[in-house]
Amino acid sequence: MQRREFTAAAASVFAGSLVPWSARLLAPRPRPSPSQLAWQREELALFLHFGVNTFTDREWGDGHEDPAIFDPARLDTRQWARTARAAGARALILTAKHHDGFCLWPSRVTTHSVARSPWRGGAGDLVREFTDACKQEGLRAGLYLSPWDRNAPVYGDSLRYNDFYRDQLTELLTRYGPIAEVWFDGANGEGPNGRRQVYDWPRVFGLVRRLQPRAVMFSDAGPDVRWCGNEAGVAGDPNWSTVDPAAVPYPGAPGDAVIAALQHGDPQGSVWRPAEVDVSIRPGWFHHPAEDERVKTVDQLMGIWFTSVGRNSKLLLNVPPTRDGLLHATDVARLTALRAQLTTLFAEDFALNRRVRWRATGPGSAVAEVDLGRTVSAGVVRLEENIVQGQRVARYAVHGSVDGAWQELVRGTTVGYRKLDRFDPAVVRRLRVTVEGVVRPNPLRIGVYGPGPTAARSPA
Ligand code: FUL
Repeated sequence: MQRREFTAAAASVFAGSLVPWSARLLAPRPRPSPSQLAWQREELALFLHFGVNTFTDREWGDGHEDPAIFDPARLDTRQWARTARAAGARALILTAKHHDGFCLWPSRVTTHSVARSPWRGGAGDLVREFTDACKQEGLRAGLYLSPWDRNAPVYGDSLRYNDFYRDQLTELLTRYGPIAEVWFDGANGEGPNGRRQVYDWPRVFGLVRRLQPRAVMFSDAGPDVRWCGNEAGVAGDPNWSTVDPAAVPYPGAPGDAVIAALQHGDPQGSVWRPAEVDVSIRPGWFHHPAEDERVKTVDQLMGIWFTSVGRNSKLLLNVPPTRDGLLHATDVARLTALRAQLTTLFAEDFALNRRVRWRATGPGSAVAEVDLGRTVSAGVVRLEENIVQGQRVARYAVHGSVDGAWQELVRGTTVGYRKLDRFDPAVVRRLRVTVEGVVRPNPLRIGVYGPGPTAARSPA
């Protein structure tokens, strides 16, 4: 972030309301629910886009695909789950139905499903195999059910489609055990002359709460987790987990103001709704053989880690199965390498077990100092708020010194669950972290690491 942006971002934190600063300092802050906390602590989940598009080589099916094309000969959901676990992911989310309307489970309310395909002789249930594999590998399962459905004849007949959608959701949330996340996509490509469907979101959200009370619901409008506003792997800076719910009234609401609200949240927001960063390891969301040479590099994935998990978000990384029904060897190798680089980079925390002295410097500001006990070459700083108490820090700066001369290493805006910063390697023995909050900041957890392999420092 440029200094000019930093100043503007900091100013915006305090502007725009008549509530006096002193009253704000005492106001209670929104806090995460246990489910939101568990969701964020998982840090990484894999997204699996799989369906008729995998066989037609398209990104958006038109709903007229013949179910007979769906035949993943070597489908192995255990390979998906094993890969995810080895990559350090804690959850997987499968596209049970994408915009084409083809269901990966035998739905009672449509014949446009695996039941009409040759796969497993028409007796298969991919959602069952997926959720079973997740359980076997100790991962949590999530499901994506596209609201936009280009196959359902009742789509656009709002009341009837809303019942149809309710029935599909009910099947998914009652047949397969615990579902950790339900993903509602805001996309709709009907265009101005297309079918117009008015969704009943309060009813949808209420149904999920009733059937799976511990699941988090993702959409542009939450209610539990919000989209980060882009598909590039980059959370906002600043990134507040609090939002003004009126800023994004429903999933798919258009406009620049909506995107800005999704990117940044709102320091004065009344609702806890952290951002999820969904991005694909490939150019497309579905597997296309022509993109096998265009899988993101480990450097790119490391960059995304810093701009997602390292910016107070959870990373939902899409790794699409091939027509065979397996994750591609290149994608698997990249995931393995990503985990290896993360493990290496964060292997030694120079600040571990070192005493951190915190001192309030004002009603909303504090400073911390830590003596590392030896000089080290540092290149990465990790800051974390205890978000159980809400998110408070609006800006911070980190300085380092060897012999009393303080040198600025990095400065930034919000911290939240985790902030990771890379900087040019610096030899330091002491660190000083100054913070300003929208309310009195709690002590942060501070970690300091070496620069890691050169490649890890290159920009995203
Ligand atoms: C978008 C969809 O249109 C894409 O196909 C993909 O599913 C992505 C995650 O969300 O809105």
